[in-house]
Amino acid sequence: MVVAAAMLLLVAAGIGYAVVQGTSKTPSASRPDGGSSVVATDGQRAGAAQVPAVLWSADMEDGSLRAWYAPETSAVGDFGGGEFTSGGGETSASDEQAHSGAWSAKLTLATEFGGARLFRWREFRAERDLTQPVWMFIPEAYRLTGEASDGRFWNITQLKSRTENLDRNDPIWFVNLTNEDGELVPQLVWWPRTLEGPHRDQSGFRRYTNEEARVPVGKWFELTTRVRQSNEFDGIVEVSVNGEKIFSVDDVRTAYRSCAYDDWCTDQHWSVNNYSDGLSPAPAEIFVDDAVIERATG
Ligand SMILES: [Ca+2]
Repeated sequence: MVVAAAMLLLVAAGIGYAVVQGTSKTPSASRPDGGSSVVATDGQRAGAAQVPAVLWSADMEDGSLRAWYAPETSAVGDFGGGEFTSGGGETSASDEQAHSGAWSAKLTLATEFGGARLFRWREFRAERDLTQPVWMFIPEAYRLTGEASDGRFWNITQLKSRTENLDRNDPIWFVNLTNEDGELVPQLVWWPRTLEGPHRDQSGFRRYTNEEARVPVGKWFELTTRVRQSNEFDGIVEVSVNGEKIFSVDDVRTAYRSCAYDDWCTDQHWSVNNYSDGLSPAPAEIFVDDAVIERATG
């Protein structure tokens, strides 16, 4: 009987551990440090050579956020992304901090709450499986002050999606930060309340945790998101901090079904944000530099 009980405990421990996602290391690929665009002359061959093909990058070295709108320089014509703010959030180019050169993007919540977001969607209509490394600097371990019963979130990067008739435009996945005794702890959140997922036959808000993972405070770190887009259940979402994989889910949905832009029928948008229902002290700031979108490998 004692043996049987011990085995049950082991099984239970195994199930518990499965909730905490793997921390396997990923090989860090070399990239252009300055973020200048390095598009392989033959993109199809570049993937096979394990040199990720860079589809877009932004280093802010022109002292602006213009690159986020490429191929335009502002929200006109067929622009491929840009600044989206709400509730008092502010976006600007800044020379207060930089990972490369002298400039970065500054995402500010001046009055504790709101959204300051930098989006791209163009590349997600051209390629289904992409990796987005971006460097971030969070000056201090802000405390979350939102109401815990119906919020208290701090979203720093997200995968949003629109339905084809545009009646929904929602975050599907996002990286949430919590403050635990002064340390910033990342979580991966499946946000939809009613959409089936993240896996088949599942539904409802879901929070993935990794007790080992931390986001550095007061120093630059690399936050990498990989998404294989899917409106059914053959998608992949991976999150790494400084090259270490902290969340990895597959056979998941990443988007609503929309065949408006691509053959795999998703209208997927990616953004980096300072987006919260309460951070203290104000102003709460995040700096972003050397953002890249590249073809996923492996
Ligand atoms: Ca820079």
